[in-house]
Amino acid sequence: MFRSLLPFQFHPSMRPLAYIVFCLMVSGCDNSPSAALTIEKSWVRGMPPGASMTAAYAHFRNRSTQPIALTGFASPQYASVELHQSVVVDGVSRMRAVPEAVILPGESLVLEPGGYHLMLIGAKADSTDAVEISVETGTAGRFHAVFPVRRATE
Ligand SMILES: [Cu+2]
Repeated sequence: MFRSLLPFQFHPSMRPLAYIVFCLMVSGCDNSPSAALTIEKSWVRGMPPGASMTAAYAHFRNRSTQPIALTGFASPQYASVELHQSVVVDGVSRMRAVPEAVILPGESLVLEPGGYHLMLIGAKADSTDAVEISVETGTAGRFHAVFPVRRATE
């Protein structure tokens, strides 16, 4: 049915199916109801061709009974992925890197425009449909999610 998983050249009508198939193929999938950490409402800001950076957003929810530290992020499609926070300093919006974020049991870390976001740095190719991102935690293991690319017109 698919020629390859990368670089995610699925017809738009195939995207939900592609997501599910991809989800079944990776371990620690975010949609597992038993997962300690769930990754919901994920999306990546679509950029013009050739752009090297963009931002990713999601709701990270700790469904376990222990604190979960998000210690690192990675994507096969980008050279590096950093957790950033947008803050206003002297009336100017700036971004600062957040080396580690701890989510308490039952709490969520909400990544949304104007606040926390994942900075996707050093695009290896144009990601038109989706970006695979992995999340490293201190004790709960590694989680993967496929973040759909949302274009400006959508
Ligand atoms: Cu940033």
